[in-house]
Amino acid sequence: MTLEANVIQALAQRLDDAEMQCQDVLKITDEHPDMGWDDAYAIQDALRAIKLGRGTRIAGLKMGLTSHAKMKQMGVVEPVRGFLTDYGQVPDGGECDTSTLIHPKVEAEIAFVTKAPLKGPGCHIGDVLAATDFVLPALEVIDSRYRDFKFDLKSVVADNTSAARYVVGGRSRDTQGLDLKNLGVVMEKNGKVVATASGAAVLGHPAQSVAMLANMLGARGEEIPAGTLILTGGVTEAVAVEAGDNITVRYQDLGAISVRFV
Ligand code: 0L1
Ligand code: MG
Repeated sequence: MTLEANVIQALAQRLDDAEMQCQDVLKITDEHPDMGWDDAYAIQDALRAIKLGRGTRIAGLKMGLTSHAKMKQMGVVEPVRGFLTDYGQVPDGGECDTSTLIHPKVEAEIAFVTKAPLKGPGCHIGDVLAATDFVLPALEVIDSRYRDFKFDLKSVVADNTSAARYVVGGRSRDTQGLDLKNLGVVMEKNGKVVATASGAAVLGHPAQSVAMLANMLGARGEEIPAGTLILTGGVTEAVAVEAGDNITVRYQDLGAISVRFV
C-alpha cells in the first residue's frame, strides 16, 4: 500500500459524493500516480463501508472487463471485481431514472446465484456449476464517476468498477442442459439490434468469471457465500443510453429483459 488510511478514506468519500450528487470527477490516479492495486481495492472497500454506514445493503457481486479483447486493450491480465447495492436494482420492465446518473451505458450480462459457498484458490468451472442454484439474464447499467469515462484500471477499481444499476429477470434456469458458452444474446435499443454475442465472450464461459472471482477473493481469505447474486461481466460492448431510450435484451433459453430510461 502506498496511500495513508486518511487519504484512502477521503478518496472513497469523493467517489461516493460524485455518485450521490451525479457530479463527475477526475480520475484519482492523476493525483496519486503511484497507487497500487491494494490501494485501489482498499478505496473500494472504504466506499462500501461508507454506503453500509448509511444503511445500504450489498445485494451481490460483479465482475468487470471479463472479455479477453477488452483486457488486452486495457493492458490487464485479470478482470476487476466490485459490488452491487440494493438501491441499484431496477425491476425488469421498469424505469431507470437518468437524472440520478452521470453518463449511463448498458451491458448485457449473465448472472449466477449460488447455493453453496465458493472459495479459491483453485476454484474452476466445475466447482462453480456444482455450486450454482440458477442463472438469470441480466443487464448492467454502468456509470463511471470519472469525467467522460476517462480512467485507468486502478481508478476504476476504486470507483467500484463503474457499478450503478442492474436488472435481473427473464427466466431463471438450472445450468443442467444449458449451453452457457454458446448461449446467444441480442441487445436492442429502441427496437434496433445494437449488439449480439454469446456466453463465450465472458472468459470463454461465464462460469469462468465466477471461478475467477472466487479465486480473487480466496487470495484475501474471503469466499463467495451461498445465495450470492453475481454479474459475470458484459457479453456485449457497453452501449450509451439517455432518457427516452428503451433497451431489450433477448437471451437464448432465458427469455428477455427490458428497461426504459426516463
Ligand atoms: O462492468 C464492467 O465491465 C465495467 C468495468 C469498468 C470499466 C467501464 O466502466 O467500462
Ligand atoms: Mg458489467
